[in-house]
Amino acid sequence: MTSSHGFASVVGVCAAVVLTAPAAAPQEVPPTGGGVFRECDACPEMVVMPGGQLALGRYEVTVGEYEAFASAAGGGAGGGCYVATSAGWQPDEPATWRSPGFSQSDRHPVVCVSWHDAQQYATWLSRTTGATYRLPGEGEWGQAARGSGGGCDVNGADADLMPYLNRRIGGSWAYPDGDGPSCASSDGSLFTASVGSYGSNRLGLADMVGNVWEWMDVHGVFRGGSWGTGAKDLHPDAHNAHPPGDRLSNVGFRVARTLIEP
Ligand SMILES: [Ca+2]
Ligand SMILES: [Ca+2]
Repeated sequence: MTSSHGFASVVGVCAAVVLTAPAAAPQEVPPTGGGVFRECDACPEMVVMPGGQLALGRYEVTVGEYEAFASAAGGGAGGGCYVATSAGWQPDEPATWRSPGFSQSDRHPVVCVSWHDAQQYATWLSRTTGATYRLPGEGEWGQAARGSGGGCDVNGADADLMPYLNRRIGGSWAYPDGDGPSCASSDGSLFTASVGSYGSNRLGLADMVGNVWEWMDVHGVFRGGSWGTGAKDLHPDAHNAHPPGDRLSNVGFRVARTLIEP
């Protein structure tokens, strides 16, 4: 799902930021911000936020990570999923996180997971690790998505950075990537992109804006925009909501881990 259309330059620009980030190898939880750790083989990589009280998932939870939960706990089955059609977003009964209507690898962000599914994943992860995993609070997530400076960070005021994330290019969600007349280059992905394809922000977090919307700890709220969001609507404050039982093929999540109880 990637194309060579401008994609190499996207990776190249963002790679400089990635190189300044800490190594991704699992390690003990460090006391200060910036460290990366993973608490089990199937667990998400986590990045310690400044102050050392909170860690956030480096990436959106992937299909492979969700598979470990689904295999162990039977989560997320049935119920259908809202998918993009030529008639807009429509419920599709056979669609699931395993088959969301487009091709995904284990490294793509899981979609077609409801807020309840995401909560159950976090509960399972907490039980598996003995740690406190949960969905991020809006304040925690917003601070991590904004406020961290340049590099591959994005805000609505800096149009130059808009190629460096996965969003909708052109006038419709199905517009072939790279053919949008208003865009200098393709972002390389029509639907979801493999997590981290566009580099990380200066806190070491990838795809906070774009790729997939991310469920918050508030019932049914998600933030950050997705592959189906056009550039003008795509920024850290992008905010939407659905009933918490709904599944959508442009909504996933990342987890938070409490390191020190406030
Ligand atoms: Ca795209
Ligand atoms: Ca995202």
